[in-house]
Amino acid sequence: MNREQALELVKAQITDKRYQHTLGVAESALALARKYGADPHKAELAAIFHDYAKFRPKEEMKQIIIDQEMPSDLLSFHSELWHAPVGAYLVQKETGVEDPEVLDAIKYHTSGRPGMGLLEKIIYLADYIEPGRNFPGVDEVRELAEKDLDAALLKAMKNTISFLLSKSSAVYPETFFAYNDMISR
Ligand code: DGI
Ligand code: FE
Ligand code: FE
Repeated sequence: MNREQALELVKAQITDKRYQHTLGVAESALALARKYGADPHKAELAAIFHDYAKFRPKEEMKQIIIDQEMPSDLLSFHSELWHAPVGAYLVQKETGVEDPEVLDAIKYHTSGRPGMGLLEKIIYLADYIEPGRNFPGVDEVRELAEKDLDAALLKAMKNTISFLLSKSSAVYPETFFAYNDMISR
């Protein structure tokens, strides 16, 4: 599948604002792939599809998590987490993308996980630093991303966890496991 075909498929699934975010993630993911030696086409494809399921009804996502035997603890954490694994499933089912690296990058783009592969790191980070983002501290992460992928990823994870703590939100275990894995390397 080429870039234009992928963009056409995702455009039908998401709002204009989310589509602009998606173009930003694709741009950042492509730059990171070139810098750190990942397959640029896979990076672009994963970026384009990473938020594919963002606007699916909660009930539909919940049913997929149950039917596909995804980790059931997802259901006791915030529904914002669901679009990542459900997205990987729906992208495979509805667009025919089969590449396991691309699908895993979509699946783990929100929580991360221990032992993330290069493409997973790139998509997690691109989602955080794309040009449309203006989180506090994002420029520091952008600068780190110029020279050290793991340092940038770790900082993005730290910021996300701090943000969740500041809102007194629950933090999904996989999010902590991903952070612990990066900090101990
Ligand atoms: O889909 P995006 O908005 O582009 O970004 P995302 O998929 O990284 O994250 C979506 C939301 O999920 C964001 O508001 C932060 C939140 N989130 C990330 N990790 C956790 C989390 N929310 C909870 N409750 N627990 C987590 O571990
Ligand atoms: Fe997302
Ligand atoms: Fe996103």
